[in-house]
Amino acid sequence: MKLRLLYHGNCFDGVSSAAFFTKFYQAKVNSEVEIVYLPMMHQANNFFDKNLLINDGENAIVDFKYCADDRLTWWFDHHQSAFLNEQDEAHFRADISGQKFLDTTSKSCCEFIARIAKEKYGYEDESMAELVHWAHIIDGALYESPAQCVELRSSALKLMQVIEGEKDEKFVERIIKSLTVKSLDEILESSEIQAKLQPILDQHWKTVELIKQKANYSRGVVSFDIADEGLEGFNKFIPYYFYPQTTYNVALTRGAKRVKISVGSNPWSPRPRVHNIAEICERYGGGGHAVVGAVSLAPDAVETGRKYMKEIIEELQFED
Ligand SMILES: [Mn+2]
Repeated sequence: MKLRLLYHGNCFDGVSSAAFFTKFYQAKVNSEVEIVYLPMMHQANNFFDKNLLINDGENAIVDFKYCADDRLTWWFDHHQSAFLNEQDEAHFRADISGQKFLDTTSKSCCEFIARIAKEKYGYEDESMAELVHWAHIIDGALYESPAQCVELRSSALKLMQVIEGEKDEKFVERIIKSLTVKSLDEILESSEIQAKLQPILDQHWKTVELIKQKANYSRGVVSFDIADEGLEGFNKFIPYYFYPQTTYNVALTRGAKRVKISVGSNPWSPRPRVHNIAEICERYGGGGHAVVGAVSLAPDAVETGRKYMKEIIEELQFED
């Protein structure tokens, strides 16, 4: 029996979902199954390549949007944007297999699969409880403190860093298979993972140090401009790690494809957020959610970015 398993690529929850589904499938459907794993990425045009599905076996998707194709036999997702269009949603609603599941209230897809496996199929696996727990924390951003996330205070958080940056699909596939048989601590001990992790951690600590140097805090807003530092992304909890008193964070970065103003709010802020960040970003052509958003500009628009950044900071600052 062949199974093609499509999962959300470069995502801890996607990889955890693939590992959990593998164990569930082997226990409840077919222990001899031959599985081919394929990572899926969100694309600007939202196109879903149906050639990825096979004709001579089962096709499953976990932690990724629906594919309206009758060859799809299993589906689990928890994203708001699970359907490309109304026709795709109608295809899902008309499904009679009983093997396609969506719950947009679930913090992680991995815990959703674990819940359905238990409630509907009577499948429980204590050895996977740790993985389900961490997928929930990471995908739900439910950290106990900024330090837990910034200091990567668990094997799961270190493995997350490896998964998010890894370009070699076969390497990620080995991680998925390891997760079905080993604990997170055991996986982290392997020399293969350690070799991948070291340069990632070095870069992570450099970024932490850079933000520490560049950040300024004033009247409820921490801000930093690292457009000239050649660094595209940063762990969004770093500003709250150094400035726990802040309500907001505003940052300017520049990558090959864009100048970006990131605007966030501190989940542990002593003074509550009073602005809708999405609305502010939308005024500058960006968007997001009430608690976090961004504005993207052309890669040469650094000065415009600095001007917008200053205006956004002034709007967010408290009177005293
Ligand atoms: Mn997810």
